[in-house]
This record gives sequence, structure tokens and C-alpha cells, in this order.
Amino acid sequence: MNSVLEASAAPLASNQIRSTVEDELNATPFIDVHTHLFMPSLASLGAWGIDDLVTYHYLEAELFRSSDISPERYWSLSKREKADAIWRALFVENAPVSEATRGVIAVLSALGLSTNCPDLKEAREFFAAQDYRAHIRNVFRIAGISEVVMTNDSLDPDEAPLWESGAERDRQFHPVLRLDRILNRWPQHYEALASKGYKVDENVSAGSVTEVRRFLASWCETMRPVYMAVSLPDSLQYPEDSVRGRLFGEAVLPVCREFNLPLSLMIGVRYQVNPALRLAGDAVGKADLRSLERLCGGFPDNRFLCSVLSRENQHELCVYARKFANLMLFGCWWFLNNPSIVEEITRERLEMLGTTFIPQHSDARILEQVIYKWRNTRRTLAPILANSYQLLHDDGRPVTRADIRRDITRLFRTNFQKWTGVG
Ligand code: FIX
Ligand code: ZN
Repeated sequence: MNSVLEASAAPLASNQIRSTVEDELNATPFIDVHTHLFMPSLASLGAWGIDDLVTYHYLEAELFRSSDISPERYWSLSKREKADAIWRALFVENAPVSEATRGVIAVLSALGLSTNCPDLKEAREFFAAQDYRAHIRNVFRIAGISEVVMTNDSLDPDEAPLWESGAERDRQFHPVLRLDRILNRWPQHYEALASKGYKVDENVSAGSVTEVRRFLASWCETMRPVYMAVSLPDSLQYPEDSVRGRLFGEAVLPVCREFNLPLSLMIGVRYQVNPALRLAGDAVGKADLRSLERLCGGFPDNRFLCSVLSRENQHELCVYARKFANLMLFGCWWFLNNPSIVEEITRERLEMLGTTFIPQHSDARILEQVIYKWRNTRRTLAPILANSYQLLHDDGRPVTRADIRRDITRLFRTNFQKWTGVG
């Protein structure tokens, strides 16, 4: 056995555990299992650069707390003016201590840019000088990720034609078939299917269900997604005598089985509690997770990915994962993606699930966000993982670098690869 293998198989001393965990977290390229980023051939849909970073909906929500500008006045501004207003209010007139504002600072510093300028002139010049494709690779390298999973909408009038005309694929971007328009807003969107020749109606007659299956199957052929996904309200009920209830059981889950795809359920959104804030207008609600119990129990041949938005649902979610082997938990989603809460959720999951879950996803909407979202994750998880190994060591089981490397690879790569078949 060569010396490197010997070293990684040697029991670690107690005071070596923390630094070894940090090394292995930094050395392991993560797979980012849920983002709103787009591959270069879909760049027209994507967001990157300083103006997009600063007008991220998390910061828009914070702007209206730190400035007198009304949402109406704000939406009337150009993107550049919006970014200037947010930079002034959240980064100049106040210290950027919130997780989202601190994130922008972390991105600027990682790219070698000043972090306390009075305006965005320097940053705009930097991003204007970037070659987009090279910039993507560089940002992924800095973030320590090998690939991301996109969010693709076959009913989006701007996106669908790009796929239908054969969008060039990219090995670092995996597609996902997102179903929110079909499952949550059927009355507004069934006509889009009808206009493409699918015989569907508003009441989802028997014929419609078959046609929806045909639509989904055709998009699985076109897009070759790694999973299907849908975000769901806190009021989700399953089974339910509704369009969503029927389409889940009779169209979506059968097609997932046919194409051997997991279904990702993102549960717990209270949509548009303040529509004036647009994308920033959604909130969170505690969900009745017995729906998840019935889906996992009722469809044992389907695999489910699941992330739940409410902090109050996390413990029962962990318990459900102990009951259903066809359920894989992932991420600390959206309002949970704050270090103090990520810590709490991840400790609980390690204690209850060992390494059989996916700790985090970035949910990046702007390319460079992966830099701070994954820096935060590595920084938050290092002491938590080190503590687990320290307890194992103190309880009498020697811990090796190879153990730590295998587990971190499982948490941030192979759990997802095995669940989706992504190579
Ligand atoms: O449904 C989702 O995928 C959510 O992540 C988004 O809709 C949400 O707006 C978001 O950006 C969360 O971070
Ligand atoms: Zn998302």
C-alpha cells in the first residue's frame, strides 16, 4: 500500500480531526443539486454580474426595511438604478451584516474587488470585462463545485423554444423538469399544452391525464432531466380531490417511474403574501407532512427528493426519512439557509440519519452566488462534522482521513449520484 493510502488509513489523533475535516471539505468538489442557474446555451435566461447580484430578491426584501423607497417607485427604476439604490441603502448607509448582504461582500472579495466602495463603478467594469464561459468555469472553481442542477420550465415561453431548437448541453449543468405551472397553476397554463396539440381540458378529464403523461414523456426525451421538481404550498394535502392530486398519482409519478426519475418535492411556501414585493413576496408556513408520508408510502417504486421550508417541520421530516427508504432529504432551503439554522438542521440530520442525506444546495439565482453559498456551507459544516467524528473517537472508534473523505463525498456527491443516476 503506498504512503498516501497508508496515511489516509491511519487513525487520526483527536487534535487532527478538525483540520482533516476542513481539508476534505475543501478538497471535495460538491454537486449543487438545486439552482436557478442556466447553461451557456440558455444564457439569455440566466443572471450574473454585480447588478443581478445586488438586485437579488433576498436583498430587495431587505431594501424595503432600510429605505423609504416604495415598491412602486423601486419597480419603476432600471436594473442599474435598482442596484445603486440597494448598494447605497444596504452596503453604504448600513453595515452589510445580513447573510444575503454579507454574501455579496464575500463574492467581491473572492474576485479580488473592493468591498467598501461608495458605488458599483469598479465592479461593473470588472464584470463587463469577463468572458462569460471562462467566468463560469472560474466561479465554479472558486466555489468548489463540479456541477450544478438547473431549474427548467417546459412551459416558459422564453425557455421552451431554446430546448425545442436543440440547446447545446454542458457537462457542468444538469437539467430538471420543473412542474409548478402544471401542478400548481393548471387553470392558467393548460391552454399552453393545448396550443402544442395536447388534448387537455381545464377539468383534467381522463383524456387529459393521458395527454399530460405524453407531454411529460416528450419533455423527458427532449431535456433528459436528472429529476422532476415542484414547489408546493404549506397547505399541500395528498391525496386531494384536485387537479394536483390527480396529476400527481396518475401522470407525474407514473412518468417518473417510466423514466426512472426521482420527484423533488419542495414543500411549505406561502406564495405572494405581499405581492408588491414580487419574487420577494413569498413567505413560509408549517406544512402537514402526512401528505409526504402518504406519497412515500403510497408510491414505494418512486424515489423522492424533499426539502421543506418551515423550521418547525424539520424534525418530523427527519423521522419520515427514517421510515421511508425512497425519501432523500436535501438542503436547508431559502429562509432556512442561514448559518444558525443550517447548523441546527444539519446536527439533527447527522444524529438521526448518519450520512444518508444531502446537506445543502445553493438555490443560486445569480451565477456568482455559488461562491458565498458554498463558502458558508463549508464554514458551517466543518465544526459540526468534526464534532461527530470527535464523539465517535471519544466513544472508542478510531477515525481516519479515508473515513472523513468517504463520508463527505457521500454527503455532497454520491448520495445525489446514486439517487439520480448522474455519473
Ligand atoms: O421554488 C424555488 O425553487 C425557490 O427556491 C425559489 O422560488 C425562491 O424564490 C428562491 O429563490 C429561494 O431561494
Ligand atoms: Zn429554488
